[in-house]
Amino acid sequence: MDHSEDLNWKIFFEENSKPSHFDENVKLIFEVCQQAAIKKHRVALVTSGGTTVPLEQNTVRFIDNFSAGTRGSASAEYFLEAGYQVIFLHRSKSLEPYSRHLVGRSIFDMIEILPENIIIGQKHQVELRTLTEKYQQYKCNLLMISFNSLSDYLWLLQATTQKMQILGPLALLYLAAAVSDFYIPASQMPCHKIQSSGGPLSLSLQLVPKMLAPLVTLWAPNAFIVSFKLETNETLLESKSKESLEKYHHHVVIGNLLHSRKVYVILVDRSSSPPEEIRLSDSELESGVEIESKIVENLKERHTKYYANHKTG
Ligand code: 9Z3
Repeated sequence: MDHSEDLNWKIFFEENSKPSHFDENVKLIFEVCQQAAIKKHRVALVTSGGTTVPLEQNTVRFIDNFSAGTRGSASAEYFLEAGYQVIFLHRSKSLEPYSRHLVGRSIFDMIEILPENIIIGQKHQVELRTLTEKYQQYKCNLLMISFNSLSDYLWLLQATTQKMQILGPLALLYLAAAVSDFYIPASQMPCHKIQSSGGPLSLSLQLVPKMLAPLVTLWAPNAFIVSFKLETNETLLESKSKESLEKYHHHVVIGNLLHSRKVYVILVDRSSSPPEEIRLSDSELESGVEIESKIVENLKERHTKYYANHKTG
């Protein structure tokens, strides 16, 4: 089947309206792409965090998933350090590059009060200086755009990848957000808060159209595209990752398991069989190495080859 002929994705956009601030955000995204295209800079779109599925139009309740945005926010830092301009499309209030290192700690415990002013306490100074220096060095190469719902995410994904077309093979898409497979179409969603006086609640969710199909063939046909496949059953990881690559014909599927995702991934592409693996050793883990540093290093190399092949035809 030619997946660009599967037009359910078009119906999705007809039935679900654009998120707020959409046009402003798309303008910012376009400006980044335009500047990078002129300078021939590589741009990575990093998607991160979970998508919500609202149950009501005036949303009080929604379905969510586990993703904290660790993979996306850590990877964004490594892409920046690898010389990429980064568009970080993330779930609002999920982890963000650089500030993620401070999450779960209180600023009050880091500050020391002196008679005339306040300072960062001695034991936090080195860490905060390094982090702040990095943030200041890279912030001009980082555009952060946030979403909440599945529909907001898909609208922004479509627009961003379309705008990235002007970058041709300089664009890399790194689709790490945990995207819901099920949703309630706007037309089937009650307007107001569902009342418990109506008794127990049964939900019927529809399948979300597979957006990778139009993304690969129509929205960003020249970009280097990396998607993630999440499984919980180890015996399915390789076959499901391969299936995804065969179905959408993009470049790399990174397979990961829910419980080992921070230490082990497989990289499935068209040529290597069995797939390449990245596994952190115990000593790497202890010394604070993050698997995303190795994933990004690996992908940068693949992207370089892709770009070189593209140029030579
Ligand atoms: C991933 O598999 C990511 O690696 C994680 C990262 C969501 C597991 P955290 O944010 O977790 O660091 O806590 N993302 C893709 C998940 C996804 O929705 N994949 C779809 C699928 O598996 C295909 S595009 O069907």
